[in-house]
Amino acid sequence: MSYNISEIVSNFCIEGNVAAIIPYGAGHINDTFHLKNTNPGLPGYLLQRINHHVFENVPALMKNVQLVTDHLKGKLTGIPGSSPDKEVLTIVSAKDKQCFFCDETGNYWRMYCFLKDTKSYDMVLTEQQAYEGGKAFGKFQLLLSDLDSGLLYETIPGFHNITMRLDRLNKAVLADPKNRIKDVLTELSFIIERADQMATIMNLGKEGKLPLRIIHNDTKFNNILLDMNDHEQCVIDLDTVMPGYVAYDFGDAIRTIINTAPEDEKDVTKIELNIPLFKAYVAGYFEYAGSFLSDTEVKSLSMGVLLIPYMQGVRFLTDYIEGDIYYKIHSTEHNLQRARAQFELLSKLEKNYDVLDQIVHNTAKKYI
Ligand code: ADP
Ligand code: GN1
Ligand code: MG
Repeated sequence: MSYNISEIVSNFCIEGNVAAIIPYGAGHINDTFHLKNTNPGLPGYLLQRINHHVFENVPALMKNVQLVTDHLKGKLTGIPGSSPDKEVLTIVSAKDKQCFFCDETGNYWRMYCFLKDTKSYDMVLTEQQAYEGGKAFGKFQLLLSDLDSGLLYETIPGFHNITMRLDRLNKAVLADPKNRIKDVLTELSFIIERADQMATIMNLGKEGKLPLRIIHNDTKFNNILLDMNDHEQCVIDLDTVMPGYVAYDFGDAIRTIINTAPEDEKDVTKIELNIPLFKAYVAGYFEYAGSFLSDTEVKSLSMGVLLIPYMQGVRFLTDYIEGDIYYKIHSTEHNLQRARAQFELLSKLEKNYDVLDQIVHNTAKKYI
């Protein structure tokens, strides 16, 4: 789909003029553009079309983003040496003073200040990057721990509710709209074998043994901006910041960090675990989260490492069966390939569960 970006930009309060519009990032849901300024002394911008089929109430979503970024900036302002405008996203207002713009075709747009001299990585290359990633998400959870979660709107209801995800898969299997079930029987058996065990975190939550906290809910590694020295700078992609269990954020971060291959690797023999990167992430995460995690939360982290690739595989497979209506795809079997890669990763994680769990517990001992 092509958009008249210049026309859209004219509805936002920007300094200077746009010299270039560059499609940006590798996200599966929104469309992102980097806007360069004609005057190199003035800031660049990041324009995003928010997918309103996925996020049904964009005004409420943007209210969440405003609330969260204001809270983070307020907290950082009190910490010596911090730079709130570099470490937290800054929303650029639309000319009607709203924090988004809805065009005449019903598409929603938002703009952030572009954080220059930063990088995001689809795959982690070094232990330092993993360690910094752990610090970034640990700090994020810590700084939001005193924000009233009741103020946040649930942008996607039941986002990490595995029972709901499995129900949706079941419905898709029964409908089989694209006649694809015949190709995914092995994957369906894999899912069924593990379904009961994967409810553990949710059950602990329901029993009151795990606290609901404000979490990020999309802790892919490329949702952190690192500076040019690979130090963590800013957590981005705040669309799913909602109450949840810390194990979800931990599991989702590890899903992208520990895998030696991309999320959608076609050749599953390339999927291995990089345990030193896991260890480095855990060390960084506990530097901040060590101060607030309960014993049960610590125990839940390794379960999250299994749950999130499982749930992600379920989500990719559901989308494949439903006919690719949710994630952007780049080939007909892309969602199937993504699901298979997640299940291969999960098999490897299961075999190494004790090693991973031991690393978490040895690190936790230093803090709790
Ligand atoms: P998506 O929801 O599509 O994943 P993101 O908000 O994560 O979109 O943005 C996509 C990419 O754009 C990120 O991975 C990052 O590289 C870059 N990015 C996002 N926000 C900024 C920003 N404020 N400054 C610089 N780069 C950014
Ligand atoms: C989507 O938007 P993006 O690419 O950061 C998805 C995440 C998945 C991820 C898998 C709102 O994230 O939940 O974990 O793809 N976001 C939404 O790569 O569904
Ligand atoms: Mg993203």
